[in-house]
Amino acid sequence: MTEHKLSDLPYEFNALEPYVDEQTMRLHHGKHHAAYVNNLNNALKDHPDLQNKSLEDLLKDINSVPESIRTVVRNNGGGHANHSLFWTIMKPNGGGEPKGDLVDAIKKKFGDFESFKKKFSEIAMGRFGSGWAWLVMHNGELEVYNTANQDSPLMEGKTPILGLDVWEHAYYLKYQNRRTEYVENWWNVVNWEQVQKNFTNAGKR
Ligand code: MN3
Repeated sequence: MTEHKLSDLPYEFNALEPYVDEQTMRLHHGKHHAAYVNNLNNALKDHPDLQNKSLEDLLKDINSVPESIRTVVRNNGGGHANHSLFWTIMKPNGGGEPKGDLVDAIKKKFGDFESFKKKFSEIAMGRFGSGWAWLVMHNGELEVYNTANQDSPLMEGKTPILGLDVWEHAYYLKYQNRRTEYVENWWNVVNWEQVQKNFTNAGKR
């Protein structure tokens, strides 16, 4: 059977300090993300037909997953996909503004880059409880919105290009209840080169 795998982080656990702390990164990747991968593999173990599907296809066709395991696949498959993207759209010495055609598309959609950041941050703050804020491509257009729990934009036919985890496990050790401060600081670690790549790939679909 083909198993889903947890990839290593593309940088050290302490690389995003001081904005995202080392202990949070260790637990977030090694415990939380690892658990999503294990739970997903367990759910699929008696479903060889589903094991051969890519994670992306599994989530896009979430409604064709048998009801007995659909919620588990939704939560854990979503969790696996969301975190796999999340690690790559961050990097040490990130932040600033994107270059290339992504920044043009952002300006066209949101007016200017600061307005986009404000809107995205509001969306992140507006998710009550656990979930994610997203910049996605949908029908050839950029869109910002949020999802609950581990729901992935892929489940709604949208292609995520930037995502922010606003579950408390993503920030509580360092920021406690101060989600606003976490969101503000997180902009300093965004890997815009990767987001630009995601945007380019989304346009080719
Ligand atoms: Mn998380």
